[in-house]
Amino acid sequence: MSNSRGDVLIWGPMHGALMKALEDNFSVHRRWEISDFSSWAVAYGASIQVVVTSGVYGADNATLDLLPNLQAITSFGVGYDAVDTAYLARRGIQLSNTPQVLNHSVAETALALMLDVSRRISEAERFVRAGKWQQGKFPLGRDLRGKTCGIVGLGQIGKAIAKLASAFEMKVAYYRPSGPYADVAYAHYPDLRALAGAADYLVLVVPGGDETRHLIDRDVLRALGAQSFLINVARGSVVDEGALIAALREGEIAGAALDVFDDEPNVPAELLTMDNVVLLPHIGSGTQETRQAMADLVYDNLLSFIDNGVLVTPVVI
Ligand code: 8YV
Repeated sequence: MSNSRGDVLIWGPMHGALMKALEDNFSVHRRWEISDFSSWAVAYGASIQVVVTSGVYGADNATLDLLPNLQAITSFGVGYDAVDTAYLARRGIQLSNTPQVLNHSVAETALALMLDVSRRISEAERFVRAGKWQQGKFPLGRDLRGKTCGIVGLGQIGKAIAKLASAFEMKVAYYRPSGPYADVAYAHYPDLRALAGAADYLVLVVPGGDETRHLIDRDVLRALGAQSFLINVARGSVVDEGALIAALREGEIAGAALDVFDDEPNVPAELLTMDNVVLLPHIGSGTQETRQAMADLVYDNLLSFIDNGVLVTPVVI
């Protein structure tokens, strides 16, 4: 049998090359095709030592409870807010993610969103397709050049965004409550509202989870102001979506460009009606090159764990 390396539970459909590698080498159980998981778990639960999931799927504790011999979860994506790390720590279950390999793609998406919402690219494209060009000119957009890119979360992806923003001749500033980074020359703000006040584009790239839930509330949006834009490539949970919709409705900010939402794939209906809002279906890391690299890293983590009990890119929990 080719699937001789053991049993693996896969949470949801994964990148094609990863699925193939898993199916060729392991006894694969597809979580999303199991209708009665409790009955399945009686027969197979004890055989699962590793779960493969993604940052979006996560893994709920009630399901993991039925896998008594689970030792590791290898997750596709850098964010891991959809798993309960305290629960994993209690059970001694290790977790890996896919850091670094997606930095540049997510940064490109952030820049694409900034360009789109300020130059009104998607709106202009809708204008042409609707046959409106014949009836008049499209309104003017705004330059990125000379503006301030305020980054909330100056980690590896945040730094990649800062680099691209600098290439567009933007000023870069960042929020960090615990103080400035010693090795970073960008303007530092310990206060989020102060950064929002200084920013023309407030770019969110912090991890999701309880610590950052609704970090962006109505006050921060009001501080951002009527001439400035909100860009989110982090997690929907970082923004109070109700407050964002209200701020947009009242003209308290100039617009928003969002790759992530609170209840994906559902997008609040009112956002769909707003022309100064750009909406993407969580494609921050979604390039062929990057997704292949992420798939490879998930598989490397899995093999390394199976062979040596060690993850390549473990999350410290
Ligand atoms: C998703 C992401 O994980 O890396 C992350 O945190 O949000 C994305 O890369 C990926 O889309 C999962 O399918």
